[in-house]
Amino acid sequence: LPKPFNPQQLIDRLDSLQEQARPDPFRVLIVDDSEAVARWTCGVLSDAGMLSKHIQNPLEVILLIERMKPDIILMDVYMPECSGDEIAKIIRQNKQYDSIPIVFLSTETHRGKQLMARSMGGDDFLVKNMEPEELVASITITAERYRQLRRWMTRDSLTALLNHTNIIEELTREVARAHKECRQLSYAMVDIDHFKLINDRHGHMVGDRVIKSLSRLLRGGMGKPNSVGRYGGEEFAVILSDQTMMRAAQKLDELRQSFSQLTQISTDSGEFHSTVSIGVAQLQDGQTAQQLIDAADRALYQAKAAGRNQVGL
Ligand code: GH3
Ligand code: MG
Ligand code: MG
Ligand code: MG
Repeated sequence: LPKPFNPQQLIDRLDSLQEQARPDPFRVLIVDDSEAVARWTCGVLSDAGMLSKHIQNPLEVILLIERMKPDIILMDVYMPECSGDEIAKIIRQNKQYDSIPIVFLSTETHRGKQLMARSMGGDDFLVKNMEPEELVASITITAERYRQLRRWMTRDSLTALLNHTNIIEELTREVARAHKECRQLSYAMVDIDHFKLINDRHGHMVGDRVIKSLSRLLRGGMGKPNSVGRYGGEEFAVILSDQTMMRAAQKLDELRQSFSQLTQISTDSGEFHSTVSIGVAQLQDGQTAQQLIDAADRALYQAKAAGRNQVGL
């Protein structure tokens, strides 16, 4: 027999989701031509600890997505300039907005029309004049689900570090900030030495373990969680905010030493050691993120050419 629905259980569950989200409240973008509906919705969401912003003109939606970075979009369907499902379709044509859920909020009760709207890229369909608790519950469930999904999308599956795309995005932001606020910024490329030989000698599984052991060291030793990424196979990127090249090189040399002292276990239980080479560069006036990456890459090449297991400048 199915258990009877227990509303208190749902309330507790939602409270715990909200609690987890508190340091970073859900940002809700409301698109609705009616001022009154939007004011009511904003009030309900803000009482639940969310941040919301309302636009009446659906054609401004892309601009607001860029500016506000919403966790979720609450979309009216019937609007004079353009219907909500048309707007959803336009949003869905942009790959970078694919992980932002769109929830329709409309007076439309016809099931077929609701499904039609969802087929244009909506994730849920809510009917207006619902209880505030139900609105908050729906938004919380969908926003939390997608936030978790976005968290996974930015990370590399083997190491849980930022993946290639996202470490470069992070560096691009840091470069802009360093230029604007006249801060120091260094960047390093860390590459395992003769990794191909490790794979050949000990197999891919052991190779993967070596990669993971390096990623753990990097994550533990470099401070901020968003400062380390897996740039590619056995190559890692490290962003050193507010640090001159000399300070960065010192820190990375400690990391290099720690890594070389780790005991790696082979499949046959034999032990071996692995080393890394590191290239460091400091942001120069007017330099782009790509130019900084290229400079670190050249420094890495120097370190390799000079005999590996060292930091190149
Ligand atoms: P160098 O000291 O010049 O860096 O030599 P290397 O052998 O480390 O460099 P190379 O670029 O020739 O080889 C890198 C190897 O890393 C090749 C590739 O098969 C392996 N690799 C890339 N990604 C992974 C991975 O996720 N797991 C494992 N086990 N191996 C990987
Ligand atoms: Mg309307
Ligand atoms: Mg290598
Ligand atoms: Mg390499």
